[in-house]
Amino acid sequence: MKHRRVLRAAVTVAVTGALAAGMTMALTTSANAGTTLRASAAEKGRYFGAAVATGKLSTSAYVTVLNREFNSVVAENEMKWDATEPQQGQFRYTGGDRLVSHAQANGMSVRGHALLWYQQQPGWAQNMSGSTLRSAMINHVTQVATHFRGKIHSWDVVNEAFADGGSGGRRDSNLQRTGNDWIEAAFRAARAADPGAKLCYNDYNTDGINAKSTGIYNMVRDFKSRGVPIDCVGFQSHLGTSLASDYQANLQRFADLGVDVQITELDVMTGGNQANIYGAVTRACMNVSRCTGITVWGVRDCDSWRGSDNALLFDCNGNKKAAYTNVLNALNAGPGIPTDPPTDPPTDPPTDPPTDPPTDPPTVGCSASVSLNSWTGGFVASVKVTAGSAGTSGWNVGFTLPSGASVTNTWSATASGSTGTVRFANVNYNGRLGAGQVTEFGFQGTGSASGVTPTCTAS
Ligand code: 9MR
Repeated sequence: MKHRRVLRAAVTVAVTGALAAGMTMALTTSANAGTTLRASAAEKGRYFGAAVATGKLSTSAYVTVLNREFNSVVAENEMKWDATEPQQGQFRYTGGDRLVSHAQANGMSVRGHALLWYQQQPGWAQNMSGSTLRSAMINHVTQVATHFRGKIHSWDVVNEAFADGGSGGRRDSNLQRTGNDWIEAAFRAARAADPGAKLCYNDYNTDGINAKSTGIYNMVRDFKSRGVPIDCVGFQSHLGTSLASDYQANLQRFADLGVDVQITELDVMTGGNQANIYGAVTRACMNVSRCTGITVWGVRDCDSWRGSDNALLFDCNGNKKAAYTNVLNALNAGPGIPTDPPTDPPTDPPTDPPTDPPTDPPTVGCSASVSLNSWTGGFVASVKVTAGSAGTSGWNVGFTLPSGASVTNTWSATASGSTGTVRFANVNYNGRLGAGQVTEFGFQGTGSASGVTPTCTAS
């Protein structure tokens, strides 16, 4: 977009070193519950993320804010096509791997951005067309998603494929000219390569019910009806000085199609309304139970592609802005994601209730809920673990799988067994949870896991 190039040109990267040595890095601890974006979002079963330029991971003022406030990251540029496959068939994962390591060491999940996009393609791909390009792009999706398999919470499989203006149709691009089915082909390839990642479509100017968001809505509805594997829609939310009044209603209509929604690149023009808009966007996400997380597109104002817009939550010295306070308050005030209701409530209550109920009910140390994404012959289970009032120093979740089902891959937990009764223990960075704090792990399997229920024990 033209205005983006102008904004980009205006970016200044003068970062004053007000924060220097001697800083403490606050990681996930219950002591921070309600006082950092990451703790407050996690308490509500959500993530709060930032786009990261890996070159800044050695700037301590930057990393201090990143580690204290965020529990999700996305590479601002390092996982794009031009970065990961600069020459055809030669893959380079240095920046992406560095970000994943940083995330794993600091209890953060990773959004993957972006497998296919009409911009930031390597020169060799820009010069391709037709079936040659189609196979090169699908190979790109397969290779990159396979490399990061098991490490990505959600992938932006396809970015910005719809046109601006009132048509509601696709954007012209070399990718689109390979055939209208390129998007579904990309989603199928991504699912096959990393069945544990949520697969998202991501776009901008979709911040309300308009022709562009409706075009995307129709595509998602079509994909769901035909079994094309799509799990989420990203709303970039690069915002100006006002917010569409139907912002939340738009998120909700997508959620009602059976996909998660995520705010993926939030930044807001500075000015009187900035803090209000940040608060309103956060409230909208909290009010939509399938809105699973918010990502801001950068950490401090000086890190932003929008330069002099001062569009982020921290000033260039890392100080919290009014917008930060509004976001934190909205996270703390918002409802949590409801846990899945039991699918089969008992229809016949027991006729003879026990006359002597135990006087000391067991202390519930943790609870777990599962959401299944199933297809013929396989499934991915995403499991949420919520600590009870005493918190946990470790947890263990058990499932009894139906016969024929088998676990083949696990992330963010260690599995014992693969068939029948299978147990999942915390890994080192997600065992310690504060009261009410939530963490997630997942596993992939063959066969069917329909109807399974988790039991959680805490230590
Ligand atoms: O923030 C990114 C900037 O550093 C790059 O120069 C630019 C290249 O087009 O991409 C920016 O990120 C974009 C994102 O990948 C997709 N949505 C719009 C973002 C802002 O332009």
